[in-house]
Amino acid sequence: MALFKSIVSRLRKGLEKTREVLTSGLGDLLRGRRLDEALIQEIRTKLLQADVGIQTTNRLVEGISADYKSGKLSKGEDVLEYLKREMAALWPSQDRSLRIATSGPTVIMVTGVNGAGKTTSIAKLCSLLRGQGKTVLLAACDTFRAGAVRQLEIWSERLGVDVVKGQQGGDPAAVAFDAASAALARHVDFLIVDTAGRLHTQDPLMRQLTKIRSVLAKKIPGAPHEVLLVLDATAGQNAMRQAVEFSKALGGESPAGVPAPANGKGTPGSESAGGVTGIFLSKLDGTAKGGIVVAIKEATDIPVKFVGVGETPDDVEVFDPESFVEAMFG
Ligand SMILES: Nc1nc2c(ncn2[C@@H]2O[C@H](COP(=O)(O)OP(=O)(O)O)[C@@H](O)[C@H]2O)c(=O)[nH]1
Ligand SMILES: [Mg+2]
Repeated sequence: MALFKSIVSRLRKGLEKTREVLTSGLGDLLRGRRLDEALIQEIRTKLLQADVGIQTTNRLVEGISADYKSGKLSKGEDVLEYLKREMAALWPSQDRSLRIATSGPTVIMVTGVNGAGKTTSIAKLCSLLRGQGKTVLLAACDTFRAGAVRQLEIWSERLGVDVVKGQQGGDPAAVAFDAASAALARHVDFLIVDTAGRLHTQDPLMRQLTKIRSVLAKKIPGAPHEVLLVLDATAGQNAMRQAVEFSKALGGESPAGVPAPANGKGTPGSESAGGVTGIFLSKLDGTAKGGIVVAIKEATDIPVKFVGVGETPDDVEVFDPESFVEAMFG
């Protein structure tokens, strides 16, 4: 399958650094070696260096250790195969497709801290959707940071889509209102809403986000259908904490083991996506911490839906666990 191959090879390029730490490391470590306790500890170190996370690393290492003791695993090459298989199995049948409106425009709200890659990721989504023949409208609701609107506009000009914008420093909820009206009037397939970078600890900004969401919900039934959290993969474990904190602050699907707040399912009487519905993991090309995808899975049940592997609108992949693991282990 040519398409699959090209996806794998693009991801592979994007994951070069992870592969250096994890696999060339693991490959060199394991090939031609017989398994023993010391080698098992070295595997553990490699996994942690790639930011796979402590829980998953422990589980993988315990599995290897048990199979070693029972004589099922003895060769380094078999351990590599074992790791590939076990990692791919971490994502059973989680739904990674975009949530689509049953009728009318599908609204995608994009959030994340400053510099995470929101605006760039929006350009990527836009390019993916346009490639599928969809019509897209953008909303410049980051009225907070100077230059943010212009940045989105530049992308939109290159990609040939329109942007609804307001004044810098203006009310982002008002922009969201105008954009939702325009999306309805123009019958676009998708409205993608850019928001100001905010830290989950910044209460006023969080409230602003909630306000944008409720404006969208009032104008368009079920909106926002998708709330994408953009996480910078180079932030390693910090990105993972953001995933947990954002999903708590925005309500909705709770991190594994943490109950959702009582009001966590969106506006009563609407089907709006309550919390974060998906993760766009940016900058995987610039990191040796590709294992973060595993750590995110471990900490939350929010599906990683897209990965960013560069700075152009084409540098995006739909996340697929099998090609991911394949790319990671080269
Ligand atoms: N290498 C790389 N850089 C990225 C990626 N996504 C975003 N960036 C860069 O990260 C910086 C911040 O991105 P921006 O979209 O402005 O972040 P925002 O503040 O969240 O909107 C910019 O310099 C982008 O070019 C990616 O997938 N790979
Ligand atoms: Mg931005």
